[in-house]
Amino acid sequence: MNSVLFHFPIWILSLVIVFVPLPCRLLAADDASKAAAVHAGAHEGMGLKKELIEGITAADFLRLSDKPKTVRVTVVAAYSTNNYGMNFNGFSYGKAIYKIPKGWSVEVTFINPSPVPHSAVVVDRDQVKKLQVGEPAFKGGATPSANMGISSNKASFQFIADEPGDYAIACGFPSHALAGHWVALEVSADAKVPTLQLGDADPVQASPAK
Ligand SMILES: [Cu+2]
Repeated sequence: MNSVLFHFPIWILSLVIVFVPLPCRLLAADDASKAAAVHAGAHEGMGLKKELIEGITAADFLRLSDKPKTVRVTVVAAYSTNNYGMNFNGFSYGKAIYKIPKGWSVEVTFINPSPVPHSAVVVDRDQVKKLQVGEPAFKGGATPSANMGISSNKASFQFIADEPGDYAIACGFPSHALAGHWVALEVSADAKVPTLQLGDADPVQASPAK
């Protein structure tokens, strides 16, 4: 009797150790919501490296550069608790829309203050329906090792938006884009200036260079 009582909690513990990480590794397409639930605990403000985003405001999300036809985009993963942290600048499921004139250079700063790995990849819009998003739509358009992600860190990359179309800035960590971790990016042949629309607000032009 004593030995049963003694071993019982160890059994439970080993089950927890073995099975809890499984949803992160063995996600099927319809398991994205489970991923969200698994990641929820890590996203409720625990362990955020806040100094990485100190001083960043909405004006920094889209800002002109001193260089001609160049714009700076800052995307912060886990900016808020929206969508269990699987958001950029607080927005998920394409509810923020970057519009970039065709031919402009885009300098992206990606920041992930969270201990949960995230990344950023510019992909064709339909890639967000995949468990693993594909290659960047533009040369250079991704953080390093986007499928692994980075945590509590930042990375930058740049690309030339030379092909009009509907794209997304998506998280490349498996299952995250599918679970809503993406914002929309349109490359427009008609637009004269870059704009950013946050949720239901009107689109606003890029902030001045600083
Ligand atoms: Cu992510």
